[in-house]
Amino acid sequence: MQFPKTPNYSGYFAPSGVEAEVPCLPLIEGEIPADLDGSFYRVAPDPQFPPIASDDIWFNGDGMVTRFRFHNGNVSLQQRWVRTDKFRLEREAGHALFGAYRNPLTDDDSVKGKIRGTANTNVVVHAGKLYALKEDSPPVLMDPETLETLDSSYDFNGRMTSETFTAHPKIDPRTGEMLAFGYAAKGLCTRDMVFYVINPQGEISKEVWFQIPYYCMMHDFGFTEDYVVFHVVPIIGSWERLEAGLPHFGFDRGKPVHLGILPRDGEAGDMRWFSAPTCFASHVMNAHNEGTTVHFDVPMAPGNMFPFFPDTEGQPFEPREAAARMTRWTVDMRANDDDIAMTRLADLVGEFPRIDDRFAGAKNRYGWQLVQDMTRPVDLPNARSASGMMMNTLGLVDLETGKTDTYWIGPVSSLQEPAFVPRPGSSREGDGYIVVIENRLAEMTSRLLLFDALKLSDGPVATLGLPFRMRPGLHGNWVEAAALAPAAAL
Ligand code: V55
Ligand code: FE
Repeated sequence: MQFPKTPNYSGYFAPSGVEAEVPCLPLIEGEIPADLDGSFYRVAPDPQFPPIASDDIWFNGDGMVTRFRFHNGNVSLQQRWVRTDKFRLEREAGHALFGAYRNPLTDDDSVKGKIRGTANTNVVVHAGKLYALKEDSPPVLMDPETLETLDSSYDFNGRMTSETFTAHPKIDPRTGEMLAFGYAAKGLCTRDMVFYVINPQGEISKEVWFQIPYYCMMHDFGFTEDYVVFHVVPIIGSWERLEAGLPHFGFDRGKPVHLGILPRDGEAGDMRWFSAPTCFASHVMNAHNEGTTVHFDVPMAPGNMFPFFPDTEGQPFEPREAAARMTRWTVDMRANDDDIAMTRLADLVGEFPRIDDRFAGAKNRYGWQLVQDMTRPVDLPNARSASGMMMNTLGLVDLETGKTDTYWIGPVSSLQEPAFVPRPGSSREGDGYIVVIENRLAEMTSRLLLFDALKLSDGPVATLGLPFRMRPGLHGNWVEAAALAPAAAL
């Protein structure tokens, strides 16, 4: 039993399998700001066992959570797999039991009907709880201090009836609420969705059920002071595809995109749908509203960004159509037509947009993201990521001036998703740091970098060595130490 020798399991993408506690990471260069007191949590798909089939996509690996704890100028590291139901069942068996990504028809009979979630997409702290998330299943609760799995299928004390919970919930800094949704909420491939409001105490305080125009990957969403925003893009799926053994999702360029806007104080009947010609957008940078006008900012590509979810008509993957640029989608809830106006905000090509989260839902000035700078040399033959892209640059877009600031990480490295870290004591937007993991592809090692958030081109202010390779991850978040203190009080 060996991991396959495919790109999904080789080189920098080789499974890591490392659970660790490292009390003090070595500082290679610069200085760790002594007043930073908090944790950077991130998660990566990291398969425990070789797949049942001959290959599997990166998106299906078991969630491995890392915590970088900053305290008194020291950074420690903890890393543990999430003990999902899938993880425990497979560990007991000593081999994989669950088959292909989001296709239960490929599972071993012994696990029929079990929760298939891998908790591999995001880790979020709200109301003192650490949620490890995968959009096809309920949240998994972990202990934010020890990374012990506390509940492999959390249902908010019985209040969550959806079968799924997004990996991209949003915390509204104004109200302290966590806003979330579930899609395929009444079963695999169903068009049923539910929007949840989770109050500052961590309890579901509102739910709205509705249907989307067609079943698709509802990966992220946006919120503003008065609205929530759901984008429907043609990464479609169906039981027919699963029965035919095709990947769960495929890109159907024949379908339009839709934007659903729900007033936060409204019900399903208050929702309005807008449409535009086909395109692709996955992650949401931010959204805001001016009266009934709603702005929604996303890296947008003309075509499919995911080669592993191929074109439904068999068209070849086209890297140039996968290039995403930050674009503002604007609609007016009082408009007579259903059109979405689209405005390019920056020319940088890339994905993984982040903001200073204290400005989530409000008009933000700054956006950070990974950038694919194709003018830069790449000195390795197999350096590209699973999506075929190489994120070799960290970028900042100033939406007020239109200016950008970038830092190229060199010809043999790439970057994982950044996160914003506020400077202690400051509330000014963008005043703080960007934390990001560097993939050193030639050495097969990793580093943790800290940048001054508004001076990326100056290079890192601190560079820390990591004792083992961090497998490419998805999402993570900075959590102030004080945000974990209420955990004891609740
Ligand atoms: C994404 C990631 C997933 C997934 C669906 O766009 C979408 C990212 C890591 O898993 O299941
Ligand atoms: Fe995501």
